[in-house]
Amino acid sequence: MSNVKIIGSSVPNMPWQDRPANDNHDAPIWRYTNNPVIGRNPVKGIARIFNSAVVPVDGKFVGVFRAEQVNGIPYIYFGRSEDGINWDIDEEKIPFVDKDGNPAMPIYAYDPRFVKVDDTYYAIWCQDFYGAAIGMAKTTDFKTFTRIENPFLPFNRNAVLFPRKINGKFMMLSRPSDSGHTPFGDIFVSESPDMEYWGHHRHVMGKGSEWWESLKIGGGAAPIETSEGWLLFYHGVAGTCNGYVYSIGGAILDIDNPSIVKYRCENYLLTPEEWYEERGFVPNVAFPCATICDADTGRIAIYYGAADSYVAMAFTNIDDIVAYIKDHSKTNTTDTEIGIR
Ligand code: BMA
Repeated sequence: MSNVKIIGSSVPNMPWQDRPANDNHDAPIWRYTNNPVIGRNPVKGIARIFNSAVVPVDGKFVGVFRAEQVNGIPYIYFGRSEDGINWDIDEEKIPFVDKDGNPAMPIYAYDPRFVKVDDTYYAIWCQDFYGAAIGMAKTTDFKTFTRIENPFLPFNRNAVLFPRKINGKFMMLSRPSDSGHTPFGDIFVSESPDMEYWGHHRHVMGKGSEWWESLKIGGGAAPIETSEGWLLFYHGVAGTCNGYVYSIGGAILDIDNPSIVKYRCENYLLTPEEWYEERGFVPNVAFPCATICDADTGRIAIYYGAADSYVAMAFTNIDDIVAYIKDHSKTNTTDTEIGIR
């Protein structure tokens, strides 16, 4: 029985594996023993799938997948699964259309998130908009994905929608950046009355004081609503003499005003150490983009991209992860203030 409540649906068939008895990791988060769940060349014409997002639907699972085509250009493909582990990925890209039904394909698209708000599913990704920025589409049937207005000016990445309106407004995290492999970055939150006009931008949290997140951070999975606040799994980046290292971090945001960070874990929750995280197209990357949770048991499955080459999964439960984040919380004023200057 959980002390902390996940405010969400029951997903009794969500993928799950208990924590191995001999697990010495400090944080209560453990990898799926059959990782990676999507390997190289999963579909003809696709070299690698990683940084992808999934949702439960009617007892099954669907997702939007970042697939690197054999010409090196990333795009988003749709996939289905009976169990959330074995995925059937479409051979064709998602055929995005505009509001009149005409083709509206971005030049490239990567790092999608997939979030249900009310009865609509929103895919959010990074694309070219005269520079890297955020693209969005909505669907209700997983067949027609209709583009909606790009929410932010370039340059911006890592947009993550909240799964419900807060105080009557849609809310979205994002990470303003530069045109390259951005060596800086804080998470901001913006609100919208209609999913078209975004404003009331607030700073949520900056790069961390600890080394694992001392270069930049970015939103990860859609925040999970809990009785303690919004549980956010995000990525934190260290800049080493031999390149960037992407780890998974955790924070809890105020339920009514998510620009306020209530707790922020000073330790990483998961850092690259398995072969599929350390070895690949870009080594040393663990990049969370989605979770599946069961409100009844408090179980959480985290989907993350590994080494820009694979999709991997890790598990935790709400009581232990919230307790760990609170026990190791270290916030500063840029975390806890409202975030406007
Ligand atoms: C970021 C994004 C991610 C990628 C990461 C590590 O800037 O491009 O898609 O996983 O770098 O290469």
